[in-house]
Amino acid sequence: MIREPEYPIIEAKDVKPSHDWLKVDGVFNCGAVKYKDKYLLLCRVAESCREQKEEELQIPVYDELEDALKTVTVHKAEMEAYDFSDSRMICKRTPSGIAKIKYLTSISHLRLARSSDGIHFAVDEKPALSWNGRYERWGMEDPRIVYLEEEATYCITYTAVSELGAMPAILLTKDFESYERLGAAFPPENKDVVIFPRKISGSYQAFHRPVPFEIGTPDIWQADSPDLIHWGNHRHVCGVSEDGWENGRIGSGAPPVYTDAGWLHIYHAADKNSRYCLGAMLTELQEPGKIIKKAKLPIFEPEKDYETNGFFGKVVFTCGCILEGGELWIYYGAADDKICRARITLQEIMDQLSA
Ligand code: MAN
Repeated sequence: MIREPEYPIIEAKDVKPSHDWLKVDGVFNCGAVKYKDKYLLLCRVAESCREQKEEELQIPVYDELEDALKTVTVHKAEMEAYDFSDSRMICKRTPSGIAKIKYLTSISHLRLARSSDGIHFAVDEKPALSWNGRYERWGMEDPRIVYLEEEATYCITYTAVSELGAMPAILLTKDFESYERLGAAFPPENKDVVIFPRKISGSYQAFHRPVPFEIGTPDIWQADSPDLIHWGNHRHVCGVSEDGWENGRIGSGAPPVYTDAGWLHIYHAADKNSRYCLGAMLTELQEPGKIIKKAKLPIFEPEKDYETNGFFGKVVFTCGCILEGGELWIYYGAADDKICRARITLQEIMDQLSA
């Protein structure tokens, strides 16, 4: 895998805040697509309140009843039971010792960035999509874009987040100007939904990643749908391993890419210390949940300073790839605050897969 260029291609300083009282903490996990003669990234932009007082914490939250962004004030003196050790969230310990997320430290919306060469991007001044309805009070995260060939429509999946949980939702667009919201596809807690570019056996296909609470681990599952709204026929695809780089959680990355040998799927996996790497697997064209081959080791790991250090360090996380002339351009979020690109030929990935 080649990092090209060897630096982030979009950073927080390149993005104008959505409100003048917010600051941009990061621009990272992005869907990627070629649209007309341009490369488009639909980026997750995370923002927090610019002004903070020492004794209290201001958190931006979307109020759907007034359709406005508000601030919630959390008084630090009342927060002895809270845990601030994870930069992404504020957790509260329950009597059973389990930490529950009480707030996120930022709220994310989705912003387009456009480029003629896939490396130099201009970020739009305004959000392409921002919060809508009760299920997006805490934001919209980790968008993926897939072109639905038969419908000539772009399908966007993302995570809607609120105090009710994190759940995947779906949008459609033909022009990246107007969007049709199809709403939630799976109930919480679930993330990392990718949709296949074409129907298989007459149905839309998705990978999704439920997070079981009492029994089980955060694994990749497959579901199908006649209409992108009703999802069923859930089947287990791939689980975390007992040890090593994928023993914490795994989830889909970019939407699967069609190759003659099978669906090529770039996914992410984190170990128990939340170090996120990328993995690769090939699945059967007619049975896309059936793994033919898989890379035993990560195909990409956080190694550069800008991947190991940042808002949340030791993270490389992808939501989108573009296949260009036999090469896969992998756009990835580095340390949850910037966007970078790496490239690898399809052949080089295939060489790393084994049955
Ligand atoms: C979450 C994901 C991403 C994020 C990683 C690393 O689980 O949904 O939003 O990049 O963790 O923080």
